[in-house]
Amino acid sequence: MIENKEHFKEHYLAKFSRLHGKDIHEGTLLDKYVALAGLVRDEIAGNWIATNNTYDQPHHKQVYYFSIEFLLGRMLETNLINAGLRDIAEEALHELGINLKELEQQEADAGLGNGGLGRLGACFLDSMASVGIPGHGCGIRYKYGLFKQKIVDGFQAELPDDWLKNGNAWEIRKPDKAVEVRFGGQVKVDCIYGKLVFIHEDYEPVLAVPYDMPVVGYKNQVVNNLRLWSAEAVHKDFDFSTFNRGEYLKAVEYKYAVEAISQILYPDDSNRSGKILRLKQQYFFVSAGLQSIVNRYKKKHESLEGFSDNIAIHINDTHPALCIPELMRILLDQEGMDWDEAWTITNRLMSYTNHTILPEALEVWPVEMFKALLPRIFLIVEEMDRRFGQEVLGRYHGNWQKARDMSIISDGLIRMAHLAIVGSHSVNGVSQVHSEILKDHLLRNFNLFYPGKFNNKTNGISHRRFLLKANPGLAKLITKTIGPTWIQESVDLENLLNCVNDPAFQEKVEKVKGQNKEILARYIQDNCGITVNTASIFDVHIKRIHAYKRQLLNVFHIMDLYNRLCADPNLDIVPRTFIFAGKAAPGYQMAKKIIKLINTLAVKVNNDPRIQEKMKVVFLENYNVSLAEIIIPAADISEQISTASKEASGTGNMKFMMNGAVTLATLDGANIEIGEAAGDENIIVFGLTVAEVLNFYQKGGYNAWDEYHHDPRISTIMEQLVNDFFPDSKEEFRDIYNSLLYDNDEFFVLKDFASYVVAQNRVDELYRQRNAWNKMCIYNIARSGRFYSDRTITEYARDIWRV
Ligand code: 26W
Repeated sequence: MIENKEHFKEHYLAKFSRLHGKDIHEGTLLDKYVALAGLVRDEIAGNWIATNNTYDQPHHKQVYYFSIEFLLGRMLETNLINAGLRDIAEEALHELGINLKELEQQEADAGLGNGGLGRLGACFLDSMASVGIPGHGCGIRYKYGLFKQKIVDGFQAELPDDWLKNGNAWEIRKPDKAVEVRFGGQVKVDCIYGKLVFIHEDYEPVLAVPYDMPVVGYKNQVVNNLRLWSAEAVHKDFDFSTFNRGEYLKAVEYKYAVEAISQILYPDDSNRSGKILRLKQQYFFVSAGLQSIVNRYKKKHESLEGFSDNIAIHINDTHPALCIPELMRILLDQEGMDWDEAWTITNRLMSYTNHTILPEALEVWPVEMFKALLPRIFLIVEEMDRRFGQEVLGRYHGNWQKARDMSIISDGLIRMAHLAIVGSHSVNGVSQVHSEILKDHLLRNFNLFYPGKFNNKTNGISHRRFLLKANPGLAKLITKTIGPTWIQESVDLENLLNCVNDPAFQEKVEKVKGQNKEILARYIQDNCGITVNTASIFDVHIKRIHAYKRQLLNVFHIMDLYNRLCADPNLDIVPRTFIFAGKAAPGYQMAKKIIKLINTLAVKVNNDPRIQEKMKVVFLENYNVSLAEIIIPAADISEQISTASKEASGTGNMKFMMNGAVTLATLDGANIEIGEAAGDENIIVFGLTVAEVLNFYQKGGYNAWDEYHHDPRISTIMEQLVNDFFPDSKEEFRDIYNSLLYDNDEFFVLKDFASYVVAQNRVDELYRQRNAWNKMCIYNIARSGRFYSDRTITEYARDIWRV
């Protein structure tokens, strides 16, 4: 074990030469990074094995978190922090003339996710290990992660994310744990000794090979496991017999068709693809994961009787919902159980989280496609639907309409949310208001049918990554002020309020923010060639580009402010730097247009002398976890302006709060709980409420033209989208114009414009009052403890997984 700096240097140099067979002075930065990661892996290996051995003890309940996305980011520094080696490493490497930060940048972001859902999964893994919960991740080892975004002439261009090109220092391939997953073919039904037996024939076999990554707990010797599955051809090697039989091409086709399964992450984050390869991906990691769980369990237990007492399976949105029929298949066909016994076990150990109410994001699969690809699973889903239908008809006295509304299969489609709900003992939303909307609206029938099944688990974030790692300046100041206990005990952060009125402390908080703004300003200079004023308000809007997240509303405020400054260049405003970042799903044209609009506006504003540097607009390309860690500590304003009811929770909002930014918010998702925590005077709220929005959707009554005609600022901005305000892109934004005025502005952008501008003026007012502003920042930091994902995970473990 590495105890001190000298030890570290000794072990590191030894590791380096052993690994690279050369002297460290000849080493590249990548060599040095790989040696460091290797050294950390050696340091945690013992705990990794010990932890797993502990879990294998009988009657040790374990949780398996199934997610088709894990947005991990980089692992080196969080692994160093959690292993308690970060400071020793930094000092030791420094003495060897090596900069830890530079090595960290050699690591590719593991971008195995789109946005909120994927990052939440990663934060949950970190929290389960750090809280000491026996929790494992199960996902797909995509060869290509979320595309790299390049901005070309203001437009988004997508490039492949070849994140494994330098290998992944944290993974271990486990070919001995490979299992076979079967697709296609047909099912022969036999009756043996009066028992129906289902035999799957002529199927396409795929080899699922696991790669394990350690999930290091914070200074607690716990190292959990993230198992990512890779698809390979069963007969990998070249098979001469097929060659001779001229079936060579077929063999090659099969090989590539198989490897395609874990080739790439689908880049949609709220629009079902409906593509068969996506369904293949879902069944692939679900079947591989469950088979390996059952195999491992059976090694330590003579029967599967106590399976649901010792195993909990969590389904992260509907993407892994096939866990339910797949476990039924294993228990029925492999373990020979009867339906009721298998169903009881399955229902008791499955739980499901819903992350969105957007209709286009709720997954449905065509029966024909589903049946062809998964013939045995389809039979089980069909039987589930038949039995559930009986139950509903029984409960509602033959109310066929109700049964049709709630059925799993309907109009030739399999409704995956219904499947997940019927097959799980718990269904939760991710913020209080979202869980209410699920219970009272979207899934009302199911809430009435299954009293007590629906519950809320408000999201959280890993403070170890998004504060301790991303904002060392602030973390050090907090520890210096209230001691280190906040790192383990979220409530201890509140002790900061003891010095909220202390000008010296306020100044220190402001100073740290200022230093982080300098770092971001340098990044913007280096990557965009734009010089920003660090004394300006850093107004930050970073997240996936989506109409409901309303980057457009932010743009319209900027256009209005620009118009006011052009009209009166001496307008007295606190200088502003508007910072945007975010990827659009490649097929989402409107989102791509919004990126073009932001970049076009940036060119106009940033090069207009009349503006006198009072405002700058910046779009940072290729937003990912590592970029978020640079931007968030430097933010003054956190833009959380989604149409009320549309953002299930948000987690970026929590990261900004914890780093002392003030939230500009609609009363949507977790913004509401952030306001309750920080205090109404420490957040700036505007816009329609959830009730008002739902009322408009139910009863109508909103006409975007009314806003156009009543507010000249809006008509001006609208016309600027299509007149020569943007000379080189006259017709470029016609779609945006039309979607707002002719498709009646689905997300109430024009409706909330006036109150948004009022809120933005309030920001200007408050920011001038430095100690009042600093107090707001301190309150947000101090009250952010409830958004530790450690709290969230503890609630899941207590209420859902009972572990
Ligand atoms: C089928 C395509 C698809 C892919 C991903 C549909 C939906 C998704 C995710 C559920 C979208 C997502 O990331 N939702 C976000 O989840 C976060 C974590 O709970 C929430 O904080 C965000 O509000 C929610 O938009």
